[in-house]
Amino acid sequence: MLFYINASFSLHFLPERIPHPYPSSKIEESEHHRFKSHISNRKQFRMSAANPLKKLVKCVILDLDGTLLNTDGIVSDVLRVHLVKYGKKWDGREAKNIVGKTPFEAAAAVVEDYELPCTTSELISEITPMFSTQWCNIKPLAGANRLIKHLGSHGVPMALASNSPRDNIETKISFQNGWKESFSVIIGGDEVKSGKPSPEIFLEAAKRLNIEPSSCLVIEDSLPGVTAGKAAEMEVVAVPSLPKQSHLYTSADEVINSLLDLRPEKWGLPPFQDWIEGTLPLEPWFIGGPVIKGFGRGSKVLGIPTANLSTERYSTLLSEHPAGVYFGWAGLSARGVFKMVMSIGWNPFFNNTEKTIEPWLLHDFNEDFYGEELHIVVVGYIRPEANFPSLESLVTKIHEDRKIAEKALDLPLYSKYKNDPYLKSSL
Ligand code: ADP
Ligand code: RBF
Ligand code: MG
Repeated sequence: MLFYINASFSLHFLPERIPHPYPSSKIEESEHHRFKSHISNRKQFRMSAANPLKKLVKCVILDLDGTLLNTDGIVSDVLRVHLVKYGKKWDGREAKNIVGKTPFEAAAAVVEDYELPCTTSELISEITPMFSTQWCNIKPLAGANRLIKHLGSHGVPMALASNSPRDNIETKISFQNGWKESFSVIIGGDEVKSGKPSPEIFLEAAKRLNIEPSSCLVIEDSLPGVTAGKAAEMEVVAVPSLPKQSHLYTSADEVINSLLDLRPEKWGLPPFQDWIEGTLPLEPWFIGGPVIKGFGRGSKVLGIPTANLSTERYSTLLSEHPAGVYFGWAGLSARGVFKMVMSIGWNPFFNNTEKTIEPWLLHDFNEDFYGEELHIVVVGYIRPEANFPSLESLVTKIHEDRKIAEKALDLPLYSKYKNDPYLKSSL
């Protein structure tokens, strides 16, 4: 059943109400005034590099797979198992070709790329039962629950527009608490003539929301989705689900690394209020193992040693956490528990091919501790990974991260994890 927008929805963030009721800082408050004076000259406004405000919107249209749900992992798992039957090996390379496609287009791409001796329809009927057993295992992506709850609690209308068939969408979201009720409109790829990259699905969502397309913000992980959103003349935030792809998303109005980095106030929506002293509290997560050799450049090149952990046993955990700078507590066998700040990801400055975890323990040790058991609890997030114009600016930024982490870890909210038994279990 569809829920249509109730006219009494509290659209108190509408452009008519400028100055904006949700300034998140003094600077932004003045940005809103600037916006007001430039409202008739959007181009000029948007070319102002210092101005973080994009364009006011009234609602948010979300993609599902790869944007809110971590479906890519399930797709890879199913194809990995199934292709063995054809004597083929799924190597993940094709992931790029299927993200954002309709199921039929995605299956057709796999049949073609792997030269499978079956038709697209046959492949679909073979793998559909395999997917059905997996729906309940799909996890929300980082920040998805937070975003839905936030927009919902502020009365921001939300639509779900996915190339997946409507029935599949309903099944997938039925496993996620509170999601179905949060969307005023849900549209599947089978409810329009052509799926993304055609703008049709987004235009239909806007129509059903009763909001003009130019006041809609689309959040999308795939290129076809971004193309569709722009073709619908909507504002589009891209959250690429595959690494090292952001340079391809030139048509998006903004590219972010994960939903954790979305700043709703840039679009005239209520800002998140959960950031504390430059940090975002997370549901804590745990990882540990012996300290292994890394790239050998932490101390040498940066003067910042990072005690690398093997990611072998943690590929799932690692895929669940977006690249970025995090912090928490580190327990080191026979040495104690220390504050910790770390990067997860591909270190754009060095353009690594592997996603690594690099914890910097905020303590002076007189020696190396390779092979010792290190247990860490990650309690908060600071920022996305970034590239830097010079080594010096990277090092400066990492020292800023250290200061933020050091200070935040004294807050009761974070300091309580210092005594977590997991940290001491390695002692
Ligand atoms: P690698 O590339 O092998 O990780 P690094 O130059 O990053 O080399 O140095 C990391 C090593 O330095 C750690 O594995 C650990 O043995 C040691 N080390 C000394 N002090 C620290 C610290 N404060 N934080 C992390 N590692 C440290
Ligand atoms: N590398 C990057 O390329 N970009 C970053 O934004 C970045 N941030 C970091 C933040 C912290 C707190 C730490 C400890 C490291 C960070 N690095 C970053 C990783 C650095 O490149 C890495 O430690 C070296 O590559 C050593 O292997
Ligand atoms: Mg290291």
